Amino acid sequence: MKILHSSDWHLGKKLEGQKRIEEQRKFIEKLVVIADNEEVDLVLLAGDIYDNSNPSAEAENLFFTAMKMLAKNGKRGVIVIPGNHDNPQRLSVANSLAKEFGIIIYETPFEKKEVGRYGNFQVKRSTEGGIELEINNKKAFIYCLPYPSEVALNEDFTEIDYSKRIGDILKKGIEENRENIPNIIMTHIFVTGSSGDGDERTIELGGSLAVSLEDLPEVDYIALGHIHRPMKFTKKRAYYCGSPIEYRINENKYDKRVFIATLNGNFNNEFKEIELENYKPIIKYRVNGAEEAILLSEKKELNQEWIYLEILTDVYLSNEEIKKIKRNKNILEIKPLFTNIRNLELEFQDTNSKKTILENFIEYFSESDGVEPSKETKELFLKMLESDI
Ligand SMILES: [Mn+2]
Repeated sequence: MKILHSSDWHLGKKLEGQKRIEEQRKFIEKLVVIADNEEVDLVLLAGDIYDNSNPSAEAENLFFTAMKMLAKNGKRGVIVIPGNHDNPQRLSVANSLAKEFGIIIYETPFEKKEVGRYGNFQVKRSTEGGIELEINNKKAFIYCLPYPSEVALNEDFTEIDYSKRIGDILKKGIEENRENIPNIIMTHIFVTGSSGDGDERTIELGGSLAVSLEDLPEVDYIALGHIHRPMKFTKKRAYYCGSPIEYRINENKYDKRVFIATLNGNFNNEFKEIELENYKPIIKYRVNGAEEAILLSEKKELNQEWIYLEILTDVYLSNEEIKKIKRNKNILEIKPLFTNIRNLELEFQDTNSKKTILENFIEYFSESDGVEPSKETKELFLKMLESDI
């Protein structure tokens, strides 16, 4: 069976308030071309389809379009699970219509799907969370575990070893595969461990509950969602394909990909990754002064780039200058970097503001850093004003 693995679409996600739906639409169109060209039998979408639990009509429209095109009128199988960003009920609302198109959307862990015809394929057997599929005369057993939160599992994680518990659920799930056919797991979790490619780095994700690679069962393919960077844990054939477009500036050093695997059974896979185009990269520029900033803004106006702009300056930018720079709608943020604190002081004194220098400082600091300056910072600021550096 030939599968295509994608995840973390985050449909409807914005960057500094700007929509990414056009990039997402381009990706979906490309994904359908890839599925066609590769003649895949089954598409696996490993969660975080939407960016939030209340997606916009635009995002939902794109999801339905994607489902319709990927399923190809029931010729291709499509299986979807919710991630931590999705509202499972909302995601699976189309299930009753989806069946005839060959689309299976899981809502909860341990959900038992109906046996029978889905689009052009058959669910021959169904277990709690698992299905035995026959599609284009090829068979596989697929065990799906939607994002296993405490609420979804109705368990108290403070009292259990989370990693072992998830490992046990998955092991029990695939034990239901009684045929000698490929075993596939799809889930949305945070896996830690060595990738087995000589890449011994352990990934960290701010205190998120992690499942150790060692606790994952031996199957033919584990389709993972949650981490936005592609990762291959080859010794367990567990894969994060990552998100299809970059969602933050620090992500852009990773290529965006989808994974294709032909599962021949008995852990014999042909694996291939397809690089995705970066339709609109997120780029940080640093320029000297407002004049250069305005020039850059004009020069890049027609470029397909999202821009974070840092401006080295020893004076405040005027409203007029900011307006000119912001004519380029791709500029997400303008960040002045002050090169001379003394001029900052003068600038304050030159304004007609009735506020004190300190009040202005607090306002500026709060605006640029999102928090009020600490007592120490305020004291340091006053000391700097006095010391006349
Ligand atoms: Mn996630």
